[in-house]
Amino acid sequence: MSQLTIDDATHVLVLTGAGVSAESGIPTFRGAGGLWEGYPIEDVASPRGFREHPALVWRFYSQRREGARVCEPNAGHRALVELERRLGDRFLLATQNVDGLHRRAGSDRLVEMHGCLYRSRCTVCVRPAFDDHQVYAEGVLPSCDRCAERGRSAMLRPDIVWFGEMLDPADLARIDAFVRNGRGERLVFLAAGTSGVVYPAAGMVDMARAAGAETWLVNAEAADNVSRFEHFVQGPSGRVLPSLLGIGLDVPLMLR
Ligand code: BV8
Repeated sequence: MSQLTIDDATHVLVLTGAGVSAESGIPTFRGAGGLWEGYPIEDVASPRGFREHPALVWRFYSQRREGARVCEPNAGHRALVELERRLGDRFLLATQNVDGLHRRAGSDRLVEMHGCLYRSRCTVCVRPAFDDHQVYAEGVLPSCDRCAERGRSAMLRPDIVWFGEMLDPADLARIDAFVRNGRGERLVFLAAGTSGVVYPAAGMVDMARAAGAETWLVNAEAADNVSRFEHFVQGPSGRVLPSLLGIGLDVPLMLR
């Protein structure tokens, strides 16, 4: 395996996708052929899908809430937590995953670019998104209790960035600032478990390269944007990440 050296001057930006949670038992998007109950995921995970069939969309997310909550973080999640512990503010993890496993593993310097399964928000009032682990029964359309107190009926929606929706500008600004601060320093961009299909996440490699970053992809197969990475290590992230990062081995990271 090519050697990734991370010393005490290296800044590391990590991007993860659904593949990092695969070894925890959470199905990936394209692994399921990009379908859910015969619907293209982009149709279910979209504002139009929610408008047209909100009960189906709530069933989609309720089932994923139920599925993900019995899954545990794997060695890949834990290796990234240890890397964060060692690098501190020279580390940032941006994830496309909404399953909450990075946070449960202990990641703190974390940007959940596409939101989180375990948060909901109101489609009408401006209350902030709130923790919601509820698995709603088939056909139930959860409504906002704050709006109900004001005599209004308003549906809740998952606090997820759907296809065709903008990502939170504050999240993008945080990633951008991290890359800018890494300019002139040694900057590594490491993507793991992502097919490189969904933007703007799939374009992060280009932003990192423009900032002079060394770019690495860890993936079970060649991703759509694999040609834009200098290094590609093929394999399961739960095994590759600990060894590539020298974590969990007897060789301390900094001395490699
Ligand atoms: C945006 C939340 C600007 C949902 C997700 C039309 C209008 C507007 C925008 C677009 C448009 N057409 C295209 C776009 C852009 C669009 C896009 O990129 N579409 C793609 C399909 C072409 N992007 C957007 O819409 C984004 N917003 O552009 O806003 C805008 C707005 C309005 C108008 C104009 C412009 C919003 C994107 C966010 C969508 N939400 N998630 C949910 O999760 O329910 S994306 C969804 O896909 C998940 O977050 C998922 O993580 C993500 C990406 O997939 P991956 O994570 O990469 O997962 P995948 O299954 O694909 O791949 C897994 C990989 O792991 C595989 O390669 C596999 O080999 C590998 N693997 C498997 N096991 C392992 C492994 N690797 C290592 N180890 C293993 N063990």
